Amino acid sequence: MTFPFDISATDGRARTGVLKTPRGDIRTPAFMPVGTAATVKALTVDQVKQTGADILLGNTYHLMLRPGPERMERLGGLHKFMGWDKPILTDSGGFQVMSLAGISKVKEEAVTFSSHIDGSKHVLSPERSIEIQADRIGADISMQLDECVAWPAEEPRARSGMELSARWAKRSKDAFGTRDTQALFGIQQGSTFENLRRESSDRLQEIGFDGYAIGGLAVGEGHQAMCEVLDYAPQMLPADRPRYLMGVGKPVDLVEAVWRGVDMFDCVLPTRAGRHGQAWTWDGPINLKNARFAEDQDPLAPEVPCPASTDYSRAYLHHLIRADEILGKILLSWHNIAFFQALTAAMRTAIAEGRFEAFRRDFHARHVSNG
Ligand code: PRF
Repeated sequence: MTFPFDISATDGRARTGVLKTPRGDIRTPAFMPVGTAATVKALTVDQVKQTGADILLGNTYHLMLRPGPERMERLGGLHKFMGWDKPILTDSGGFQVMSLAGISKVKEEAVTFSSHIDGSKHVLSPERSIEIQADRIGADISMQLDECVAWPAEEPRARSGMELSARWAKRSKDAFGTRDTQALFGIQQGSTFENLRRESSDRLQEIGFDGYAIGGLAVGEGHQAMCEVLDYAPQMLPADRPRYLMGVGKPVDLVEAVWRGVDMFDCVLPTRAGRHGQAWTWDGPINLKNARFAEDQDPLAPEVPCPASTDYSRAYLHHLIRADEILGKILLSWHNIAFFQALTAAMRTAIAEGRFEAFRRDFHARHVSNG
C-alpha cells in the first residue's frame, strides 16, 4: 500500500493535490520546514503548526549522532520525542555526511565518516539508513541513501555517483520491503547531464518507489542551470507520484520548480536567514539589521499571518536583531516559515484556479525585481 496522491488540478506542468498519509494530509505544492536536530530551530511545534506546515523534515545524520537511533526508539520515536504528530520525512544521511562530517569515505558497501561533534567514527549503509529512518526514528517518509556528486562534475564522475545511487536505491528498497503506514522515496541523480538523469529515473522506476526526489541540484550550479535541468528532470519521473526537489530553495526557485512540475521542497533558508535578521516577503528579502529600519514604525509584512508581521514594528525587530536578542531570531524564523507556507498556499490556489502563469508573472514583477 502506497500513500494515495490525489492531483486535483494541473495548470501547464504545475500540479496541486494532496498526499494522504496516516498522520495527515500533505497539501502540494508543499514546503517542509527543516527540523534537523528534532527541532525547527527557534520554534515550538505549536508555532510551526500555526504557520500551516503539514510535514517536517528530519535528518538521519544528526539524529544518529545525537541522541542516537536506539535511544530515539526507546523514547518512542521522533514524533513523540519532539511532540509533532503530523508527518515527518527524513533525509537518508549521505548528503549531510558530504557537507558536514569530517573525513568521509564512500565505498560500495557503505559510507564511513567521522562525526562533526566529537570525531567518533560511524558507518552508514543503505540498509542501516532505512533501519534508522523507518524503524528507530519512525519516519512517515524515508529517503534512499544516495551519493550527491559535488558541482561541477565531469560526466564520468557524475555517472559513477548516479550508478552508485541506483544500486543503493535497490538495496534501500529491499531493506524497506513493503509497509502499510510508511513510504519510501527514491532519489534521481546525474548532475546536469540529461542522459544520466534519464537513466537514473528509469532505474528508479524499475525498482518502484512511493515518490521520487530530484537530488544533486542547488549545489552551486546557480538558478539558471538548475532551471535548465528542471526543464526535463521532473518529466522523467512518474506523473502520478509526488516529486520532491531536495534542499531547495529561495522563493523564486520554488515558483520556477513548481512551474516545471515539482510538488515538494525543503530548505533551511527560512530558519537560517531568520536567525541572521533576513526576512522574506512578497516584495523580496529585506535585512532588518539595515540602519534604514531603525525608526521604521511600519509592520514587517502585514500580509503574512504571524506575530513578527502583525504585532511589532520594523524598528523593534531591527533593535532585537542588532542587540542579538533571542526573540528576534524567534520572530523572524516564524515569519519566514509563515511566508514560505503562504507562498506554497498561494501557488496551490493559483494552480487550482488555472492562473499559475499570471501568478508567476506577478511574482517575478513584485518579488524578484526587489530581490
Ligand atoms: N541528496 C540527499 N539529500 C539532499 C540532496 C541530495 O542530493 C540535496 C541536494 N540539493 C539536498 N539534500 N539525500
